[in-house]
Amino acid sequence: MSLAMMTKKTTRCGVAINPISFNAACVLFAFASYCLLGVADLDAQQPNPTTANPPNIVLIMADDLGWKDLHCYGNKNLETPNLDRLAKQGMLFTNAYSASPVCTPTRAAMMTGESPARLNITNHAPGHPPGYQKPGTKIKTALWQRHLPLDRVTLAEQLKANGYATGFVGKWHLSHQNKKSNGPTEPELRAEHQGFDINIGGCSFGGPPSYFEPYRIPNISPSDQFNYLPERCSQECINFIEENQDKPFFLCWWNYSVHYPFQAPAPLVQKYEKRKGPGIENPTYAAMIEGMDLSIGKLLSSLDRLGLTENTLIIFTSDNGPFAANVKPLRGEKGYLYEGGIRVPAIVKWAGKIKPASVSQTPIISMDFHATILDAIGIEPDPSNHPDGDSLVDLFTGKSPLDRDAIYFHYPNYAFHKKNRPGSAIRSGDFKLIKFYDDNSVELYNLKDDLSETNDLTRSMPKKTAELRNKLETWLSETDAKVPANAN
Ligand SMILES: [Ca+2]
Repeated sequence: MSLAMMTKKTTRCGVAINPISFNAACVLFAFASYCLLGVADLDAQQPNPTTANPPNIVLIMADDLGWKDLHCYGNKNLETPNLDRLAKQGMLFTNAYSASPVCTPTRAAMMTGESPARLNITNHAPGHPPGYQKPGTKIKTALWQRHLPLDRVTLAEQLKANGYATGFVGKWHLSHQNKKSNGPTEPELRAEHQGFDINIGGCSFGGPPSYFEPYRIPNISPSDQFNYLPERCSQECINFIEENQDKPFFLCWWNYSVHYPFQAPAPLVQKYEKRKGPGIENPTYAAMIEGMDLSIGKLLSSLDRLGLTENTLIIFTSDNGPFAANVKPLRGEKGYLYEGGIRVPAIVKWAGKIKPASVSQTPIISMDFHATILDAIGIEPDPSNHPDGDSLVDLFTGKSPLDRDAIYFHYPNYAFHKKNRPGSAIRSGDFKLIKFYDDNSVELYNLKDDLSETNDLTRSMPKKTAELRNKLETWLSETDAKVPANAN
């Protein structure tokens, strides 16, 4: 057993206050209400820095943020000055992908470096009941794991074992547990038990009951200082880096924004109501994005103020495509294996390593960030984790391009509130093949000519179709991916 697996962690707890500017939206999510307060539990860690001056790591993830949502990704009617600036100081990826078109699998992939297929964490928790068969279909979905098991060695556990202070703020969504289970309880599966010294807000929730006080998130205490969740989380992040500025730190800020419920401060909503139109179909959603950007800006300013920016690797990305935004020119949205479900923003800043204002068209995927962070610090993946991602460090520095044949996706489930079909996909070069389990069909697209995935090439390119289908089948077999079964 590694030191990381033996270390344990601590948490802060609390509750909440106040008003709301609300935009009732399309759909309702059922929020689990049984999250309990995290349990404090601490063993002494044993600092063991691997290099003389290891970089701090700030890993920021947005929730349900679409590829085209940010100003720097082309939404010129929306203001995201802080993320735009981050892109100008670092590298913006135009072909970045989330490991999954839904939340939980992408998060598990980032924490372990393994693909959702290999983890068998393939849907957003809690998801449909085990063995779910959608009415009108002839397949039953396979059983899948609804939380990240405690015996998995996480990125946080590895960094903690290497002397890093580790802080988690925001949405965890890796701790769902059946109340009747004899295993660990939901609070025992939270971030503070997976390598994080602190956990502010991370529980089984896929979205916050409210973005305004009272948030009703079990491990966020009440505050009369901040009334908007992104601002509060930003301050918690700043507190963490101030407290840990004298040693290397890993801050993992997984925003609840911009997941449902759509709520934002009234002045921001009013600002975007006046701009309603292309790119601003939902003014409250737009306001949430700017609100998130502003809160991230405060954290970035604090890194500058504390003199930490030069030695900090900052990563920003999203966990899947948007739930309710205009995704044009992409097809699909959250829950779909079309580009709209999985192509996401990704921006990385690392002073002295990444040339400012770089743009990369290299396809990358969530697990790459796990590999990249370990590589940046100079430590190997834990032997218990199969690395499904690749380090981007040489790509950052321009030393060498990323030499990779293909990236793969596995989503054999149904998303809530969506009409997706269970499937798997491969992207190789400009081509992308999607396999659907309900009728065992495939579709082939050339993304270079057809970003909107409207022209299925399976008939006109049978050889390419067979080649990619074979590669996909080989990968599914190699990862022991669980697939739907015929329902008889
Ligand atoms: Ca999500």
